Amino acid sequence: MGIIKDRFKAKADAANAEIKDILKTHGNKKIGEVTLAQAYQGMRGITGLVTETSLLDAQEGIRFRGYSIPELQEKLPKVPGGGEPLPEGLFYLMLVGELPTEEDANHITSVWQRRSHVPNHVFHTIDALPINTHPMTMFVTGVMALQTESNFAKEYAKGINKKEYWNPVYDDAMDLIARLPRIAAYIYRRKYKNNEHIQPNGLLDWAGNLAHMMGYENESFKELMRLYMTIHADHEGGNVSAHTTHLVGSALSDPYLSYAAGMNGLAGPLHGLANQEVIKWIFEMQEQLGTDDPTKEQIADYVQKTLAGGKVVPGYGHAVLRKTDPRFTAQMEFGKKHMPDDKLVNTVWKVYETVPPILESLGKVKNPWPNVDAHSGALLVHYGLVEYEFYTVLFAVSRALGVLASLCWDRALGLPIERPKSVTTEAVKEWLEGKGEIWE
Ligand code: CMX
Repeated sequence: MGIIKDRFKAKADAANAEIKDILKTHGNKKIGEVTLAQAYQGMRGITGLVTETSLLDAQEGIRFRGYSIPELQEKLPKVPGGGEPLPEGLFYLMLVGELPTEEDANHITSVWQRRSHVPNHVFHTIDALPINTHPMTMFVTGVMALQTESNFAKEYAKGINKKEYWNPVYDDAMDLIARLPRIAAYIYRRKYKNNEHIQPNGLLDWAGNLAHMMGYENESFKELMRLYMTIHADHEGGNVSAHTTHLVGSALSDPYLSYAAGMNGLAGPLHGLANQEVIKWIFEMQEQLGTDDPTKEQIADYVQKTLAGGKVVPGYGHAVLRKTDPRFTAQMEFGKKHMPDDKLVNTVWKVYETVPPILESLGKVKNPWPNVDAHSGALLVHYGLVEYEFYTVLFAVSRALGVLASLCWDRALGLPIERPKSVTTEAVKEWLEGKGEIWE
């Protein structure tokens, strides 16, 4: 086995023994109760999942294996002379549960380089789609075409022992992550750059290579990609993309099928697609106002217009967070360092000063603060990446790190098929009339 695979297996064996012990003694303890409102309203606040890779605190934001984003920026390995963490290091941390050394992160870079070959039929499948197809549709189609390469599917067909599931799932996760930058860059160059493709550079790190294959050689754009790929990677287990990947994987659908399912969820405007919606919204505002430097008063009017139209303000609000998303703050810091005078970035900051009090005044929005998607697009536009329909693909490449590390854990812990109970309103009414606990 490979070094990282061995370490993962050792950690998983120890965790399995520990969890078995916890369940033996405490398995009947209650960790919450479910109200009728929660059953009808998106299961908010129900703790019903175990996800090892990260934990979201409503006030503090995301922690990956206990480490906040600023801590990761300080502690994770970087490229020589670089200032942002290598996503390879974050993947190691999520998978193994320990901070990687520089050697560990470099080892993952070289493993992903080695595994990055994408067979031609994947490109042909993407090519079969009309050029006006949304990049996220091209992306999941590409991932589905790549499913022919699944080790897990092949091993399962041969009759693998359930104790060994984790092994080909691990290999699929590594292969898939290694191949995603090539697929993403291919889609970008096909749709926006005359189908002129750029070969990978075997000397670059995973995120640097993605930037290179997309045609962006600026070192500070590569730094942005390293930061971007790190902060979008995981947000505990209940969000749509992570939960879907976990749910579909629980049916023993292989990692390609599970990840593609999750990314179809990321492509929704209330989730990952919000990053394109934010820039689209700002561009439309600029056009309507006839200026690329709107005042706070003009922005406030435009926000009111959006709300009056029965639409959400994209990039604001969250189902769990109740403060400014630290992923927003990390991008703001990047903007202050690399492009403090950029007009669009400054507009994003003015929107940040304008939107929260307006949303608060509605009296129903639980979190008026910005999420990760409120900032990302403006940084990309700064480097010339103006094709905002592509933005969710970048989110998807990053999200692979978290959801696939989690899928390795799901199979290593032998988690069963997920199947919560549902009820009908008819059954609810009968229960309210005292006709018994019909869902028992
Ligand atoms: N603009 C306007 N109204 C908003 C709002 C926003 N940004 N955020 C929440 N609301 C509204 C909801 O639509 C809901 O209204 P109704 O009662 O009329 O249906 C009400 O406030 C209560 O919602 P909530 O409990 O505060 O928020 P939810 O947990 O239901 O939803 C989220 C969370 C993110 C879907 C929502 O805040 C939203 O739609 N935000 C805009 C889209 C967005 O930025 N999504 C990206 C999230 C991050 C990510 O996954 O990438």
